[in-house]
Amino acid sequence: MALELWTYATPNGWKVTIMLEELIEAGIELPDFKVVPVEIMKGDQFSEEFTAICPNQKIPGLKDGDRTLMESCAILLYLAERFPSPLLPQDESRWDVIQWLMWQAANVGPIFGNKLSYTRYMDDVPAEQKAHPLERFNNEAQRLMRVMDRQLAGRDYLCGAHFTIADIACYPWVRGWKWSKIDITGHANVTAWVDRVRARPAVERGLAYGFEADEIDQWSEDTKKRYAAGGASIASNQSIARE
Ligand SMILES: N[C@@H](CCC(=O)N[C@@H](CS)C(=O)NCC(=O)O)C(=O)O
Repeated sequence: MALELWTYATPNGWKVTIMLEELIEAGIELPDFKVVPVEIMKGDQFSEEFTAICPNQKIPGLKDGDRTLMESCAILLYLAERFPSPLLPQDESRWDVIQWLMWQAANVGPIFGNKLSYTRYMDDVPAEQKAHPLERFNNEAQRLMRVMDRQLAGRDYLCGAHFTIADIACYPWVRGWKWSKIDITGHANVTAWVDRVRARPAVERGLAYGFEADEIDQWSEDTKKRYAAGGASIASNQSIARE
């Protein structure tokens, strides 16, 4: 039975496309899989079909036979268990990975997403109203980068020598630091990790879903405008229902 990934080219979406490519790279024979684009700027996330997979109406969503799944980190964990590989150790050290995976879901995603939203996508909000959230989310993002920098000291990847789903979860948000204007350059272990992760062939392929190869690292002006026009949904600030 084919796997169906319902997704869009955004940080939470790239987590899963990177995962699928890393599994392939690890030699796992995946069943056929189908990538179904959910055009979040056009409101596809509110369709009945997608809501049946993802009641939270945000990409990504996964369908594997009768099993449906929402939440990118739950999907990473599901795929890691379904297709065992070094991306999630089987022994007790898996808890290191799971705690950093949860750390991403509870911290990096929401904070970077909100910072991005206020930085790029709220042109209609007066500057004085944005000042406080911008400061707050930036300070917290910097704190998170200090935590990450400390964790990466003496380690190639978040949980040690091996690349895991915890790295996959963090990478798409942290690599977008210029777009969200969260300066990571003062965190040397983090910047070295970003380069190390970016150099992985499977990461390159995972980032290419939904983009031309020459736009993986630097969006064209057209793409920037397109994302800016619908960007509130990328950064998860839309309200749940439109009915
Ligand atoms: N915690 C969720 C966040 C998902 C999320 O915010 N997805 C965004 C794109 S990155 C989305 O679908 N936004 C559409 C909307 O807010 O309407 C996860 O990790 O899967």
